[in-house]
Amino acid sequence: HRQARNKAGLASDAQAGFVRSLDARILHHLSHLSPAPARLVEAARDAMGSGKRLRPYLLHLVAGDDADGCAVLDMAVALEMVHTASLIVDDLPSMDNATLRRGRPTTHARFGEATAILTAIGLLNQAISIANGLPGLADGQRGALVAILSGVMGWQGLVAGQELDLNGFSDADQTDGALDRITRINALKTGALLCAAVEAGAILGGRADEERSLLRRFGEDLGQAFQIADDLADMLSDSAATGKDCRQDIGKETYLAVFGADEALRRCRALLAAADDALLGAGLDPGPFRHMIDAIFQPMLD
Ligand code: GRG
Repeated sequence: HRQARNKAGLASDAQAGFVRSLDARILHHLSHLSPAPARLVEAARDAMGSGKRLRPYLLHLVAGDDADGCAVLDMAVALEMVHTASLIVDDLPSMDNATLRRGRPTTHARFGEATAILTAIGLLNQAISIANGLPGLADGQRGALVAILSGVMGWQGLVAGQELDLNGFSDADQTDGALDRITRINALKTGALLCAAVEAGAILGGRADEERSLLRRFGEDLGQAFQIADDLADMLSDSAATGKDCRQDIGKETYLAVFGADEALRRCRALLAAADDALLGAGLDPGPFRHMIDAIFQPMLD
């Protein structure tokens, strides 16, 4: 347990085993891009080469052992492609202007901005095409999974969240105070993809309607907690890098910036407890989820 987590930031041997299969499947999909230009394929492989693979593992856990393993793995690849495309775009000079991600040069830093944008577009396109070709499913199920992917990457998800995060709300967006704005941004830019993973897992696992609505709540609470923890982690790494207390120096309207670190920690814990309740209510074994969640959140919550 500890060995797998120390090596790859993963919670358990089971997660490490799943991630190995996923990585092989990612390589499979990225090695069938011919005749795509070799440089684009290299950039896609580079961008897809690491990461905690949380969304894929979440999908796998929710789908359960009775789901079709090939369909789960392919849908997991598609979700990770959307996630990776969003990170490539987020890192661009006109957005977060980041030159490092996961300790390595970002796609635009290594391959140039134009290739980074094209790689992201290519990954989104391939994600949809993988979902369209998912094996062993009824047409209705496949259509629902494609709709989840196209919804989460666009107006109902990441694109909307990023726009609001970067440029704020206009009067027509009708907001009801800071908490409402923060919750909506977090739900769109972070929660939506976690919810998509959970919902896709519920479809592939053939979960009943009442389980699915509890699982949706689990995904939503996890998404809010995840973004608060991500902001706390940013603050901790900024403080470590500058030697200063960066609590007030966030710049954006985040939960942490508005309510402070103590309240952010309290809220994060409360959201995780609510997520756990929703999971129990849906009748899923919480053990593997708790391992995964502890591995992500413990460094921030300790
Ligand atoms: C191109 C689909 C698409 C969208 C464009 C840029 C953008 C709009 C959305 C990005 C929003 C964003 C960066 C949200 C943050 C999500 C987040 C907390 C990412 C970190 O996730 P981890 O920790 O990353 O799972 P790893 O590195 O483990 O993969």
